Amino acid sequence: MTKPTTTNTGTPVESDNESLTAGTQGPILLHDHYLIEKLAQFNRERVPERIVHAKGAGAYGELVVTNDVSRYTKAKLFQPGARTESLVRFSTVAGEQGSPDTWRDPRGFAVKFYTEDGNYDLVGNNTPIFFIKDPIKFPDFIRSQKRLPGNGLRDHNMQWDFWTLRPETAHQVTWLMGDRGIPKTYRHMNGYGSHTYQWINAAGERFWVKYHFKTDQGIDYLTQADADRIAGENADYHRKDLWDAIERGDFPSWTLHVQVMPVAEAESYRFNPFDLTKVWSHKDYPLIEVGKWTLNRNPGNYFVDIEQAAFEPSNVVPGIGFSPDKMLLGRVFAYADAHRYRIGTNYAQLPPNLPRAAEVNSYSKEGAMRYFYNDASVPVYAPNSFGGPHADASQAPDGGLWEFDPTMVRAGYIQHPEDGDFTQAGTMVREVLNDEQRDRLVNNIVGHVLGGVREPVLSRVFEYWTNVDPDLGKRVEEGVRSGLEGAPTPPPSQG
Ligand code: HDE
Repeated sequence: MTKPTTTNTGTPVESDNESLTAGTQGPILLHDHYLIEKLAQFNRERVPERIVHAKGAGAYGELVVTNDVSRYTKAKLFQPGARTESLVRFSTVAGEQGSPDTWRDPRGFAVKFYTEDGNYDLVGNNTPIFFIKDPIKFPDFIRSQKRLPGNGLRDHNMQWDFWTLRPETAHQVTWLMGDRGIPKTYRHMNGYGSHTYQWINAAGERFWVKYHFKTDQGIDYLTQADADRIAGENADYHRKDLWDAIERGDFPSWTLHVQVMPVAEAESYRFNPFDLTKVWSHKDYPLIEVGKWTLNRNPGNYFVDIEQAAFEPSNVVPGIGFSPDKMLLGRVFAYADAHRYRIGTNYAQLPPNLPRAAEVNSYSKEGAMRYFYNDASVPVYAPNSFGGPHADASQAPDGGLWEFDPTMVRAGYIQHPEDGDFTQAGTMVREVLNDEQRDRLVNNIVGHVLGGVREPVLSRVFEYWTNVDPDLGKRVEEGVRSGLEGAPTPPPSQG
């Protein structure tokens, strides 16, 4: 027996076929409240999309710890044998919700762990670094990657103008223009915490760490030509691939590793270990296996589970803390702020954001769409004499502690011996990429630059890549100049 259609409040409705009118040709009657409910609800089905990472896909899974890293952290989810439920959302960065999954872009790799000490969110990307090193540049960076104010079009000239005026971007742009810029699927890419975080063990000893999710499916990519073709055939190619793989029981997995740096080594390391545009050499700090992270359940409802998911770097648990990485510290503010704006004051009570293995004993109350609440016997203030919860530092994360000179400054990072905007990009081009990968890198750069980059930006592009590697710079300039010969001069930029 099929169930009767009802209003949002459970009353069966007469019809989904005819509105209520006065006579067959008379006016629609105001008290056809079901018609009004349908139209009004329809108008309100959207929440603001994420200002970045708007297009994505997600799934539920589990982390199983397979190694003993307890000498570095007391975090319960990383103890030997621990099993923790998890949610992930993969995403592109600059594209809007309807944009193609196969555009060239870093990929978001946002992981939520439902731990016994509350939710732990590790909100990373598929690259171990990022474009910039100070959060104050972030809005400018993102706007340069999105749309011109006049015609609303994306503009390669604007992208390269920002990148070449901020040479710290060179390492990430090298990753972006290489094979990692268009993963074959979300299953065939690594994930990284990117930032340096702090781990604290049971004895209170502190370590700097970097997270690496190494795909067990193997790294694989799409060529620009394949990606462009697929973009036209199926804008949701990566979302569909992930959904179908889990549906058929082909559960994708990653092996989680960390690099660990004793706090005492940070100051003398050859690179500033807190600079998000730099990696730590695996020779200096080898990967240490932590466990297996597997995705094994599709979301029940895309909007509820994934569109409303709130991942925030501020969600850390005991044994894990932040670091002097200014980008991380900026994000610790920004994400919860974005969630309050995008999905409301009580977003933490939405299904994907609710802790699943920890009890909530907060004094937060009321606010729009409040759903769960404390028992009436719990006071609404602290301290109190009536058994309400009280803060207990011994059970709480301290967020990571470190020593620093407290004099107020606006300054860049302390330069370590091998720091430099182009050093690690050059090392990657010369020592990590093979000939075929280098060829594809050159072709991708040339193709992107030919997509509308003009003087005075063009000369800076050649200088930018020459600073990364002279041979690469030469090949890029030759490729662009030969591509420009006889090409129609592009219309003046609107920007
Ligand atoms: Fe984000 N970022 N970000 N970001 N980011 C957001 O949060 C921000 C950065 C990343 O699937 C926003 O809810 C600032 C680095 C992912 O829901 C926003 C800065 C890394 C996702 C925001 C950065 C990321 C976001 C947009 C510079 C990799 C999607 C809406 C300090 C380590 C998470 C939202 C999901 C989303 C702010 C830079 C990754 C606006 C201020 C670096 C994977 O709050």
